Amino acid sequence: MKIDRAEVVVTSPDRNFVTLRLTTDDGLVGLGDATLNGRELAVVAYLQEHVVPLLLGSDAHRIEDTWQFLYRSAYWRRGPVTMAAIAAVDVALWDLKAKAAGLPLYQLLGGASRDKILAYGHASGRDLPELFDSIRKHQALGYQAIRVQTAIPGLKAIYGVAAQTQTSGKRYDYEPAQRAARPAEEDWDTRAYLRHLPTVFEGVRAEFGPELPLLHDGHHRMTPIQAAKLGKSLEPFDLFWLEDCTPAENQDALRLVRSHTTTPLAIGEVFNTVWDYQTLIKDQLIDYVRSAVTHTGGISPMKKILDYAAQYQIKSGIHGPTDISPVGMAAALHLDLAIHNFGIQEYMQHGDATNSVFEQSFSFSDGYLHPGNKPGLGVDLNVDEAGKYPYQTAYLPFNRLADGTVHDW
Ligand code: EZ4
Ligand code: CO
Repeated sequence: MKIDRAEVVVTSPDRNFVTLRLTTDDGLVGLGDATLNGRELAVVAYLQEHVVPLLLGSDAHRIEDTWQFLYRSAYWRRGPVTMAAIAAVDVALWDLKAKAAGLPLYQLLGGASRDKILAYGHASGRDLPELFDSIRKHQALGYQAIRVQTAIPGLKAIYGVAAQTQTSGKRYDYEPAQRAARPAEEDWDTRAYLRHLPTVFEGVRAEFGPELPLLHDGHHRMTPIQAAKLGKSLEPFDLFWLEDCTPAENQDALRLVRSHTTTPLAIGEVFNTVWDYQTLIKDQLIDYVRSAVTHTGGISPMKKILDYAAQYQIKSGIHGPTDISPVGMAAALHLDLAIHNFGIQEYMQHGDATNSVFEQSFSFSDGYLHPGNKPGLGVDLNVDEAGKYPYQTAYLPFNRLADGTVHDW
């Protein structure tokens, strides 16, 4: 099974996606997601200029060897661009191997460890009544675990609140990247946030009771001591997790947070290798691994990270926003089904245009996902549809404090 063709497909149905499409000499097609939100074309160049020429003619069965070759022969290791490019190759090769075997990919990862995959969705509102409506809407869609984000009094627009008007005037609607020549500017005030958020969770628990699993994303905005304070103030509301409470570069920051609170901690959506987790996992400073398959070098290294985490009773919480393409999402679902230490899967839903470009075979019912049983990943790329949506410049927003200082977004 030799790699005969390698194409990088860029398409922008509801947002930009980068997909690697490998074709073997016997005509099998394998897909890998290489989408890096707001930096898409850097990964396209990395793949087209430096990876595709190295793949042509090589043995598509040698997944681990190809991964090690691309990682080590680059000499300069890691980084989101490199690891998204390598991830696309790794996932496309797993897709091919599973298609060659005639099996859904999860069967090659050890087979199913569970029947279905618990998902969580994103509820949000500008105030409590709007938030409650959004939670009820998600429950009506079947979701059994819900992330809660709200506006903060005094701030114009913040991450994760769908109905808030953006600087562009459009609804936020779960997709933070905006099509424009420059990133949108938002505002931030950590003290206002720390005061307001416990009142939100108090309201949600009073309305929905103690059972519903609730999550929250801090989006890297706090210092360690601020995060410790938030974790402590949220303890009465029994969160499933508090995500990305501090910027992720400093692993030791989580030691301080951990020493103050029993609120479970999830981190890692911007990580790209196991080294970002080394201290966090061995010192048991987190409870959930948030990496995406797409941004962490693919299925092969994600399986290793999650097996390492399992030794410390740390579970998976794989990143599943809309900037992970249906191909990256399918890769996550096969892994979720196979690993023993599955925790939860994030599931934002893609729009109709995206679903017409990527034909999928996964299912979502009663709050649970399943990747389906078609050979491979179970996703087909409709190249004609993809061609209808050319790349459009889009960026994630960024934050400034009241005095003009750039802050973590
Ligand atoms: O802001 O994927 O938990 N989910 C998130 C995401 C991220 C985007 C960035 O590309 O934090 O919505
Ligand atoms: Co997040």
